[in-house]
Parts: sequence; structure tokens; C-alpha cells
Amino acid sequence: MKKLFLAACAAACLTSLPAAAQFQKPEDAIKYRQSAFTLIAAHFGRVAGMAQGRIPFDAKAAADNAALAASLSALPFTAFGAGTDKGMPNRAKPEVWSNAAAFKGKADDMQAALAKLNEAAKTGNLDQIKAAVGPVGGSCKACHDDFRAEKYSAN
Ligand code: ASC
Repeated sequence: MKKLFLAACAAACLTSLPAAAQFQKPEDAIKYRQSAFTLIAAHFGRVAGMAQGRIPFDAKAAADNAALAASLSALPFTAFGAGTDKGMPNRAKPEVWSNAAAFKGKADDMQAALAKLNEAAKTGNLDQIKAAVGPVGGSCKACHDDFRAEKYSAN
């Protein structure tokens, strides 16, 4: 009974670690990271849209979306483990793994830029938000330039 309890506890602990999502197979990791990037882009996109005047400015919506994008930015990079280059079509270049330190640098840049945008959005000041949106977009693009392929892989 005690052993069973310990085993259940260990399983619960492992599955509840947010910064170390566990994946059954490479396809699960690829889906997870693609989903995370989709959500980050959706929430950042709403703030960027307000900064660019495409979406009416709403301070509360900007703050909520910036906070979500900043929180979500912690997620995708746990899902680039060894062996997750294949499993389903994806656009991660081999350099993600062969140049892992540089990839980590790009991830850090994106997380730092989103953390700054989150702070700017908390002020409710559109000028501060505008100033913080550009570096986020720049960090997306810098990583895509080096680490995201134009075309999806065959598998
Ligand atoms: C986004 C999004 C990206 C980046 C990029 C910025 O909102 O989906 O991939 O910003 O367009 O250069």
C-alpha cells in the first residue's frame, strides 16, 4: 500500500512539473511546442495590433494579453529535447540541436523581451507598450531567421 502511494505520488509530481513537461513520443513534444508558439503569437499579436493601431487600444486587454504571452514563453523550449527533430512535419532546423547554446540565447531574448512588454503593459501607457512591442517582434524574427526552416519537414 505504501509503495503504491509513493509510486502514485512520484507520477503526480513528474506530471505536474510545469517547466519539464514529459512527452511520450516526439510527436507529442512537437505538437506541444507548436501549440505553445501559436498561443504566444495569438496573445502577443493582440498587443502588437494595439501598438500598431490595427486593434483599438484597451489597457486591460493589453495587460492581460501581455501577461499571457510572457507566461506562455516559458513553455515551448522544454519541448525541443533530443530526438524531437522528427516525428511529424515541423520547421525546426537541425541547428536547434547542433547549435543549442545559440538557440537558448534566442529563447532567452524572447522571454526577456516579453517580460519587458508585460511590465510596460501593466502601466497602461500605450507609448511604453509601443516601445516594448518592437523588441519582441525582433526576437521572434531573429530566432526564425536562424532556427526555423521555410518549409515543413516531410516527417
Ligand atoms: C508574431 C508572429 C511572429 C512574429 C514575427 C515578428 O506575432 O506570429 O512569428 O510576431 O512576425 O517578426
